[in-house]
Amino acid sequence: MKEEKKKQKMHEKGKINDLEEFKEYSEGKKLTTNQGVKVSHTDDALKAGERGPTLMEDFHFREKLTHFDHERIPERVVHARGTGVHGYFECYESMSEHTSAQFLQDAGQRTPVFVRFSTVVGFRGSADTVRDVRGFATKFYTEEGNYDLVGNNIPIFFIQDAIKFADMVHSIKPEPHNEIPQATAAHDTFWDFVVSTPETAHMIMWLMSDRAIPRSYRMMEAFSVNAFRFVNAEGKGRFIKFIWKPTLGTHQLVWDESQKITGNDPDYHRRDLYEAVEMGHYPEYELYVQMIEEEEEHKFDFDILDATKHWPEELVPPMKIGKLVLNRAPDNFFAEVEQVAFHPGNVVPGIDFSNDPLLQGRLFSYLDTQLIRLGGPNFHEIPVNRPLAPIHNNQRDGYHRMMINTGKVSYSPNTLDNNDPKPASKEEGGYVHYMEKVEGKKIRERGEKFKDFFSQARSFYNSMSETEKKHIISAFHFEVGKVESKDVRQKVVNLFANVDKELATKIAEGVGVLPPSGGEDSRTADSFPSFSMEDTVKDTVESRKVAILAEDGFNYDELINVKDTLKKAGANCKIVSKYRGMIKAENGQEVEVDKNYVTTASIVFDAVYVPGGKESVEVLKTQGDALHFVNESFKHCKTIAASGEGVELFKESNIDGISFVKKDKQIVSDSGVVTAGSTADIGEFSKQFIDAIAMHRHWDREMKEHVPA
Ligand code: HDE
Repeated sequence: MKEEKKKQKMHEKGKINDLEEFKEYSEGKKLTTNQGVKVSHTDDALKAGERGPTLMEDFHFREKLTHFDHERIPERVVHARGTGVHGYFECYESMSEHTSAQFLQDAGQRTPVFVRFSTVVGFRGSADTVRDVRGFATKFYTEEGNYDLVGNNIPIFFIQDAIKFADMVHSIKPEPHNEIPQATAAHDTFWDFVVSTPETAHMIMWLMSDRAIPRSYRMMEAFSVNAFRFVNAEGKGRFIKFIWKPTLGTHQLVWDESQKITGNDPDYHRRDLYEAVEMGHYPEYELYVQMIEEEEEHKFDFDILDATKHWPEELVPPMKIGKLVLNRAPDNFFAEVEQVAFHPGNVVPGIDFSNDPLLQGRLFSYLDTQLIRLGGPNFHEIPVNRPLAPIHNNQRDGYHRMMINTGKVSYSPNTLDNNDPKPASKEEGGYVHYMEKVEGKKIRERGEKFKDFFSQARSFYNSMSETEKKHIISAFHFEVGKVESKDVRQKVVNLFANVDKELATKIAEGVGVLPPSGGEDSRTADSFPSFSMEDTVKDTVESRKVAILAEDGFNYDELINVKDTLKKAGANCKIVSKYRGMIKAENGQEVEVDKNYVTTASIVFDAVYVPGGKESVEVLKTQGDALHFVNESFKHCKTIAASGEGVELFKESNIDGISFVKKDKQIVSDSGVVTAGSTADIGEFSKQFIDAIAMHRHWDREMKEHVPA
């Protein structure tokens, strides 16, 4: 039945033709060669005698091995590590006043999409939780052809002109002599590039912030970065940028945690995404557009075509235009995630380009890279890249051509075939480029406002909360602390004195160089609250992971009550114990253990709960793993909760400066540590626990630095 439905879906998407269908569904499931010949034996190659040499004529063996030898394609030169998921985009209201793009014309209109999330620097097998920019690329299969919105989770970029892209990427990738380090900017060549290229300053501030260590792909904003254009049916154009905002809010990991996850679960974000989809917690984002009228192009202090500058939401308020729902994992990672090809130049009528020099370079680069990565000019025929809109043109042949074009005419104009296929007029949906007047001398220059490298970097720092500032300084200490060249470290300090003198002084303190001699005061700069992650969604625990620590003798009612209430609120609880198998409660009931200490750790959970039960807690108190679990969660500012005797485990750990319950009936919630006495109302306790988890983290706890973990 599932197969039937799938077949139906593929049919609807035009992604299966009758021949394929016949082969796949009518012939049965016997093992065959790629020529369709049934194979009778696949465990031994054909030999001359049982101990003799393998024979060349074993076509099955040769085909199997040859195919295997060619299974890899080049990975993406950047954004190699990624994951993808299908879904749909729903338009909230007609955008016809601003764009003629058909998929944005009607409220409620749905368009199928495929989204690929990625990190930028690491190789294909690198870890998910490194400090890096995240890619967020969306292919909209619209009725007018494919539209690709190829964005990042940071709204700006390192450089202003595409000509520097190769230099920038070379500097951040592993160093060429020893291919170390993997997936990180924390090394000499990158920071050497930074200090030699001051336009990077603003992007570095974002990269050192918690935006670069997201809790989940489902909890990050994303941005088109470059300015594009909306063009309406009357031909009026406006500059635009897009923003995706996740309905679960924008949340981060802490640095110690993200580093540990790279070892414990390098697939952390990938797993998180697929688990959420499987559990029906479909990731959702709302699409916003920022628009600037052409007449206002020069009204801002920054150049709106400079990709190292953000359009602050406070200056260019975003308008909500639709919703993205991701609800289907791919069937095959290679076929879909690896072979999907995005290109910011894939636009539909109503969406056009700006002269942003970074975008202009991107328009060349994506098609170019895909020609080599996907082995020739026909990668648009790979199912995940095929538009739903029909393709008619005179392009022919080339490697891996799938389409069987008929007839003898493959040129235009022609008279032999009625000049088909004919160009479409604007009224017929033909793409007509925006008529922009362009005048100028051929020069290698950039606009005057591009040369202000620091104003927005200063505003960014000034817009951060004290916690966010602290995290940025620690990130500099780590990244720059890894740089061996003292000269480069000193230059980093000197460069960031242009952003904020105090910031630069603090960086210097941690990386063993002199403080700056002068510098700016970011407090005099503009402040844009939208740059910060502080004011985000903090009222849901949907899909949050909660560990419940228990051993034999736990309090059954407490555990089950809290677990059920959390589940109803959308959280995902796992029982963690020393061994897998069953554990027995005080009342003789049994529950199954989901994870043991060797297969999991606090770092992959959002919160921890310790139910009462004297016997259980007495054992937990003797377990270094259980104590570490609590200490580590506390250190990473996560919500931790205990009821009844469970509170004793907290007292046994290194947590201090926190108020716990003192009376049996009491419930105390202090800085994300929620404790309940043995006769307290467990429903009320669960509610307070849920409220605290929804806060994501309790940053005031970072002051308690002595807690080991
Ligand atoms: Fe990309 N970028 N990029 N980039 N980019 C690629 O295309 C490039 C830039 C982004 O999941 C490559 O197919 C240039 C900004 C994403 O498959 C390549 C410049 C933004 C992805 C390429 C930029 C992005 C890519 C590598 C500066 C944010 C992954 C493989 C001029 C808006 C898409 C490929 C996926 C991938 C070039 C800068 C986003 C080499 C030349 C700015 C999300 O073509």
